[in-house]
Amino acid sequence: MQTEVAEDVEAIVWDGPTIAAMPVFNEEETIGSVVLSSLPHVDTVLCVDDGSSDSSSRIARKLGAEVYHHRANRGYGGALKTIFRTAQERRSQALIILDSDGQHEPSDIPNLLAPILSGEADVVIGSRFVEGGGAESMPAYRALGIKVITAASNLSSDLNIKDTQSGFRAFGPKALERLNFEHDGMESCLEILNACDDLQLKVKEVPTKIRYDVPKGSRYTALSHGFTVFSFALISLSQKKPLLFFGIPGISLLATGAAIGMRALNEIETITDGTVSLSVGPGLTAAWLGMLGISLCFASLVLHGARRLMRRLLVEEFGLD
Ligand SMILES: Nc1nc2c(ncn2[C@@H]2O[C@H](COP(=O)(O)OP(=O)(O)O)[C@@H](O)[C@H]2O)c(=O)[nH]1
Ligand SMILES: [Mg+2]
Repeated sequence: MQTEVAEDVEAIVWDGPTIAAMPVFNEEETIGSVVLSSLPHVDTVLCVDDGSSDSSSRIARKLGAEVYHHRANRGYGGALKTIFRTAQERRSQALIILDSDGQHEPSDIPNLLAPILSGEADVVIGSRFVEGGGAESMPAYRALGIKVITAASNLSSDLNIKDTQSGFRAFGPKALERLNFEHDGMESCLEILNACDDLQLKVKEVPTKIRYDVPKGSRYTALSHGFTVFSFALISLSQKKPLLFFGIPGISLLATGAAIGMRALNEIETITDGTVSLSVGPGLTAAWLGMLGISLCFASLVLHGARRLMRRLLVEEFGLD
């Protein structure tokens, strides 16, 4: 039964336009060249302007892009939702998402499109960290941040993506039909990859170079962006791998508590002059750490069991996996 569902979905073929879409928020300096350089590679260029206060949308429309407006700012993920919905409605055979701030190279669009159009992949990521890829003048702290987020994200995923933070991505019909995400902020980038993992979509990374010498490379500071995405990666890890996330700290706390407790006991035994001068501190610390450790281990087992049960229910009752 399950195989039949998988085969049906595998067979999705849409013949709608190829679309290059970009979320836009106050990018009047760069949007024109991004639209113009993208147009030769796709049937439609789509911009989702999210309450910009500058001329971004006027410029984009004049140069041949279709422009959608959000009256109020919904965020990067909010714009992606509009983009996905539009691509689904038009049964797009391939959707490419790229930034409108000039960091992504539209001439790389064909490299992202090819694996989608040949059916080799459902999702393609333009990656800085595969051979041939790179980031011109990327500050070292950003590279470090991306590596940390990628490592945290890969702990809870089987995809093993090298560049989880690249927003330069392509999606084929199977991904467009099945992918669903909730968040409206930058963390949607990671949420989409998690969903690709859950849905067992075929994901491929192709090299691309991302520029950092553009007028306005990032809307948010590296710290606030990193914090939002890293917290999301940790929350996902706690949900997907509770044994690892809660169990390892639990066992470590339990072991530390036990070690402190043993030392406190040893000290009592070595008192030989008849006076009992008990130091309450280490004993209490050991007890607290031990209790916290046991609670975390217990929580990890309960959450792991609940997750397995839910999965079994979904598979056995609803045929989903
Ligand atoms: N629609 C929309 N686009 C946004 C928003 N914030 C950023 N963007 C666009 O999303 C792309 C990536 O944003 P950016 O701040 O450059 O992210 P970073 O390069 O990953 O740090 C750019 O093209 C921005 O114009 C937003 O709130 N709404
Ligand atoms: Mg940027």
